[in-house]
Amino acid sequence: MLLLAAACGFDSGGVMGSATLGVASDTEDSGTTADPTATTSTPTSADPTSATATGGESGSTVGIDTGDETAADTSATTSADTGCEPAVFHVDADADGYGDPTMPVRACDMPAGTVADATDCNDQDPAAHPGADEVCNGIDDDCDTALDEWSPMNPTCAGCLTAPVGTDVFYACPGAVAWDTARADCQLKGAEIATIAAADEDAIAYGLAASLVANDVWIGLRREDYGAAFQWQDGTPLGYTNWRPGAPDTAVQVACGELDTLDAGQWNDAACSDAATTAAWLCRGPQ
Ligand SMILES: [Ca+2]
Ligand SMILES: [Ca+2]
Ligand SMILES: [Ca+2]
Ligand SMILES: [Ca+2]
Repeated sequence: MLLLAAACGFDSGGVMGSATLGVASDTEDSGTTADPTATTSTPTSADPTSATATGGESGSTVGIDTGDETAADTSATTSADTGCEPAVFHVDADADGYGDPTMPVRACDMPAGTVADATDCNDQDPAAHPGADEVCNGIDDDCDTALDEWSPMNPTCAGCLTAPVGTDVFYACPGAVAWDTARADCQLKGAEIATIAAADEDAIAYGLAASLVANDVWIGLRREDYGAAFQWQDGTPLGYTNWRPGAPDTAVQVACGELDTLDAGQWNDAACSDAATTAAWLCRGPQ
């Protein structure tokens, strides 16, 4: 049962650390009875291969060499024989020093090819890890879940222009999409469809949008029903506004706000999903 449990942690790569940790306590509880099963299920623990395969180097093998052939065997046997407390390490296939959280390895001493860390979001690319520079390449380089977001190394990407606004950054992105599509793109960047909370921010938004396109640009204003108030989609209360005269006046149930660079940046409202009102869009996210 001991080894079987350890193997579960290994084989089911998708199993998170918590599952493995649960296994670890199982292991300790059933220490003695587990040995026979452990021996029987040794072949299952092919997983140690992952540790062994990537870890031909000598550096960290000390722990393994003092035990048996495989990492799992080592932890199981040593646990029973010497009373060591197996710890959870993680495979670091790209050797960038950050481990794959989906590849836990239990051992008394850190096997070669593993690290204690479990924060690598891309263990096939040594350039992608927490703290890396985000660049415009279609992957999340810095493991913050935001894709190709602004960074000092990524001032523009996919045609989007950017400008700082306080501690945030505005993105003005080209295209002709419905409001929901625009918002989804902003969220991929770890941003939100833009809130414009004051006149100075509005001036920055207008300047940036006007440098991108002479037309409407979606902003983060939306109402969900006839007569309902417009709201900023990031939850900021609606204070400052720059509606053009007569707006909002759209006779549709669900309406969204846009900034019109042909109208000195004043705001208008339009049907959110009307194909005739697709537009470029403005996002706002952290720097
Ligand atoms: Ca790694
Ligand atoms: Ca990596
Ligand atoms: Ca990122
Ligand atoms: Ca990237």
